[in-house]
Amino acid sequence: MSGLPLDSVSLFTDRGFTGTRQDLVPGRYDVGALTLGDNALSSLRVPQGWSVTVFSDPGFAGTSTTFHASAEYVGDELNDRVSSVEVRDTPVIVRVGGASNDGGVIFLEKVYNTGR
Ligand SMILES: [Ca+2]
Repeated sequence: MSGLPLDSVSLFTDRGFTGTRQDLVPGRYDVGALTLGDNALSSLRVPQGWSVTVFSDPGFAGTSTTFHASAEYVGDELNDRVSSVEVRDTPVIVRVGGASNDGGVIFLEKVYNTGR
């Protein structure tokens, strides 16, 4: 899986992140936007903090499943059945300041889901 982008989701026509690949930034991709092909998806790579909802029908309809992590195989229910895809949630990193015991300021980095 080396060489894959960290700022996009990668869809694959075959199991185990192989076959034809399509990279997607957050957005909605109906059947016409899937250069991967209709009813072709078999595995997908999901960056940390992102989520991908796949639908069995065009127009974001039919059976759907949301992936919050990469999947070597989307499962029998959806294999070669996905016709539209929604990619969500660029993680937002917020620095939270607070006072430390010695009077200094400490920062914590928190990752939030934007819920888009
Ligand atoms: Ca396939």
